[in-house]
Amino acid sequence: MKKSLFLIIVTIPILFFYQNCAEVPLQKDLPGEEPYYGKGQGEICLSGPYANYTVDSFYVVNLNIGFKEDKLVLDSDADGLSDGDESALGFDPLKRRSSGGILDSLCSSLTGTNSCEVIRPGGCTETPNRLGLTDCDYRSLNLHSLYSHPQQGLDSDKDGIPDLVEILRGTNPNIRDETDDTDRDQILNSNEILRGTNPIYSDRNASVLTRVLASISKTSSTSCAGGEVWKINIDQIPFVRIPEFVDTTDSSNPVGALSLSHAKNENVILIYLKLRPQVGQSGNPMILFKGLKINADIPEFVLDVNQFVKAGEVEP
Ligand SMILES: [Ca+2]
Ligand SMILES: [Ca+2]
Ligand SMILES: [Ca+2]
Ligand SMILES: [Ca+2]
Repeated sequence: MKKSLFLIIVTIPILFFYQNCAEVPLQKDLPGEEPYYGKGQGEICLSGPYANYTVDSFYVVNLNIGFKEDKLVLDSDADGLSDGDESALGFDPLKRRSSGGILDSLCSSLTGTNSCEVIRPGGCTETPNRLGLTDCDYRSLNLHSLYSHPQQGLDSDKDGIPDLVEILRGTNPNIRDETDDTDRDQILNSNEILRGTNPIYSDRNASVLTRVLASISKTSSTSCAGGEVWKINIDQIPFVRIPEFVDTTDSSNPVGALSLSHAKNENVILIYLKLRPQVGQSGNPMILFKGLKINADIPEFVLDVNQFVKAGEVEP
């Protein structure tokens, strides 16, 4: 299949899906309810295997929040389909791969149905990577043949936005679209994902209360042997009240993989760093992440950033 045709086939259903999300109001829209926000900060020391590296891109994403136009929606199982849409479309809102071994949002966007078997690539084995995608997921998007990496399904198109987040947020994991403005609201896709706004729907009139306010900056420190120190500030991240979710695939995931299971009202926050070699240094870019599980009722949390996990490497 020609690449352009493939992109159209992939993109249009994703847009279609997001036009049809069931609407769940933000907590602030509920009478008498206060919004739920988290905040935290910490420093990461790039020492040891990361000593010759610097930060290339940074995202903080609440994986249990999706979008319906300028409203936030609940996504209890972090598969990119809201709980309401899952029920309406015949998926299981508490199972990420309801049928056929493909992530529910991918199945919905690629087929328009919940019959996922028809797009399951031949030979895929549902082998998971550390960021929550399987070979069946990324092969259904043909990412494995479009791009070659030491570890597949992390940031296939090398635009700094992880495949998982691109699938959940509706940008294209096939092409470098981080500096595109897909919804023409004058905010670039990469900024929309960092701000927690919707990159494929012009929601610049949405309340600032729906936004993520997070930043990372290089700082000076004498306590980091041979490496750079980066300070992460999360000043505001919205939370939603959701049911408990038990991901039955946790036990088969690689050691250290992102776990998406959570207790009632816990939200899973992904902090994602892509590192690149410093100028004059060689090596592949590395993907680091930390998965935080924060209760929406306890909005302030400690950000222990020195326990990042390496998801893998991608080609420069
Ligand atoms: Ca879901
Ligand atoms: Ca599901
Ligand atoms: Ca990407
Ligand atoms: Ca935009």
